[in-house]
Amino acid sequence: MTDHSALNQGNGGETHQVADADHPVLTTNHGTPISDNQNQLKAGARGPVLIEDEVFREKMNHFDHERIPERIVHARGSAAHGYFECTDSLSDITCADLFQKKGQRTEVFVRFSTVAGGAGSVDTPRDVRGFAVKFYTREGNWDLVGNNIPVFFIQDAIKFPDLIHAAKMEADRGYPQAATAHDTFWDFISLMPESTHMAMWIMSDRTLPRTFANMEGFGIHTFRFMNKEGKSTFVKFHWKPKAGLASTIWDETVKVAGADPDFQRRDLFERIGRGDYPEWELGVQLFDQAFADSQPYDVLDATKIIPEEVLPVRIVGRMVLDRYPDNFFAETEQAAFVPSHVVPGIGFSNDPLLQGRLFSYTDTQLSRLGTVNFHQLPINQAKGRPGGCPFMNQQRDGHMQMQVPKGRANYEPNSLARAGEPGGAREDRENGYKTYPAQEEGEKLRIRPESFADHYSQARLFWRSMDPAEQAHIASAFVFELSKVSIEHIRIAMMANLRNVDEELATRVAEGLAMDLPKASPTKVPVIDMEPSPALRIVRGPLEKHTLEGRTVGILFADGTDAGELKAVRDAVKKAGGHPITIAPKVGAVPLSDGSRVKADAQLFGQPSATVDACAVVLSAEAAAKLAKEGAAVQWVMDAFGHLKAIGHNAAAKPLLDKAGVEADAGVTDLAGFVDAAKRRYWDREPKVRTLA
Ligand code: HDE
Repeated sequence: MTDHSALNQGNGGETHQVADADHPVLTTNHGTPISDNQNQLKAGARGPVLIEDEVFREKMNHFDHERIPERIVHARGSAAHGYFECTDSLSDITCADLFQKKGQRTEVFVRFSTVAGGAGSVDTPRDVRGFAVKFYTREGNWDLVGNNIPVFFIQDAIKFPDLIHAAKMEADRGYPQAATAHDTFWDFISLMPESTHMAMWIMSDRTLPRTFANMEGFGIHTFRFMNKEGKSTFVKFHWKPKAGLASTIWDETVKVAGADPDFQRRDLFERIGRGDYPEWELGVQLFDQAFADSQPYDVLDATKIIPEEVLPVRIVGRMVLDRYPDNFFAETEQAAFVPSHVVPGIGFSNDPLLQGRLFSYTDTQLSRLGTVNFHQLPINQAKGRPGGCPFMNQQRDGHMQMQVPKGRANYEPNSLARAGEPGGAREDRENGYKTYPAQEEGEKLRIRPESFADHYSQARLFWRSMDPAEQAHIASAFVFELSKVSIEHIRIAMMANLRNVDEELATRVAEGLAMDLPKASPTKVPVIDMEPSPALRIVRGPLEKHTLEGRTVGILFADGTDAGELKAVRDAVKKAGGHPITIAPKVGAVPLSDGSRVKADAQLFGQPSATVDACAVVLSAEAAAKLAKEGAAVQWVMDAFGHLKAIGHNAAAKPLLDKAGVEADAGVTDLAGFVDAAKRRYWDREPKVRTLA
């Protein structure tokens, strides 16, 4: 008989790693030490496996249940930890703890997301981005769950399931994933004129942000601040990116999606890793009822903005994201953002979209995280309260209860303290959360107020506020999306709505689709010409920043590149705050002019120029001639030009640029002028490189 005792004692695997000083003993979930993590328990070396093998069963059982339902919307997301710092006290306006003192810091956890795609979809579809901030204040968690666009598609929450069903992949065919360019989405939009303003935003460059750090964020709804005296002030929240607003060209976005589906997640991870912490200013628009009454629209209507030119944004804080999560699932996936989670000093308005959200988010966590105890997960704990996480109440039990409450005080009131037992927590009439005692009365009605009836004036305002380059992008995006609509009457209905926005826009889109303009759709109220708001622009707007700070520069080099030139470009980029990425046909060890050999950060095929913000080409004459015959190299340069990026090059690289059709302009420079040129995009080049609507 063979002696199998050695195998049964746990040394039967090829990868033979055992516990030692660096590695603790492996155990089952209930703590039993494991002797063999390589083999199932079998009857004989080649025999059948045995069901009594708890080590195997437990491991596989746990694995089988690793996934939880993904978020019904905003499933694809990336997050980071950081802090909020109050820079201007709002103590006269709100008693919210985090706004009391200049310099006061509050921990935050922020998750950015796309809306329509599944958890595994690409980072860069044309889509709204979620911008959800959890503030761990000393008086509990406040979730400011916003987007990177200041308006929304619909006015009433009851339409949300319809909107999302129409936007997500079509029910019968299961596609498209993370894309609005399809029948059902535009069918819904064309039939819901209130969504026209948001449709303008999603066709704009706002839905193609370069990175998360280059986006604005908005709370969208009108909220309330309340101060100690109980006085209420209406407030709208704005996040302004320190890195400036920056977006991609559509062609570039499509190529980024192919080259790196995790582009924005990777950027967040790497940016934090190298200390380029994403940062935003928090701004507020504060107003009272008299201001609200004086506006040509209703401040309770989430399809409307208050232009910054009408009501300036007051900066009251800054937020820095300086720590990537340790574990994606435990933190990013299990984070539960709930807009109804507010803290003393912050309240709601009657916006019917906001009011519907106050129900939906807790409800969705129950299905997604599976228990009323989701607040006990580390990422969701109210850890800002003094003493760690002392939520105190008489709620008990439920799935996945992590706490072991002592004593009998699971009800209130009780008099147990008088008998020497712990009596549990009690309300705080003075400092506990107080709802603003707004006066309300009215008939019970399912009705939309007349003040919500204007669906086009702000869509027009948006169009007329844009830079000509952005207008061309918007018109072209409509052409692209509507050309993917296969049912003709949907396209016609959408065009009929666009005529109410702006005749020029409608004409350009119709020409791009080679269709006749239909009659404008009827409007309930006249469309007003509002004063344009330049603050809404990205291109040549107040937040377009000419800088290399936090941006990436691809440096294409190859065998024989001049060592001094390569070093000089890298150093100059770093000095200007940029992040150089050297790219070569082979990554291993590239021989330079001085005989030295250097490794490249990335390989030419793997790092298309679409993935960097500016491009330098530093080649020997031989390499330039060789690369001019290499499709990937020609495309690299051609895309850099086509995506309106700066291209710095040495003289020897010229043949490659010529082959790629690069024409001289302010963005095409020698290496000496490159770093300055690399701080921006060249919008004037665009008409030379593509036909836009
Ligand atoms: Fe959401 N939304 N939403 N939404 N939303 C969710 O909650 C919902 C809306 C936003 O990173 C869900 O936890 C309704 C506006 C973000 O985890 C769900 C309505 C704005 C995130 C939900 C809206 C948002 C969500 C899905 C119409 C900007 C991701 C998973 C009344 C102000 C949060 C979840 C994260 C997520 C419902 C409209 C932003 C189903 C009913 C407007 C950033 O509860």
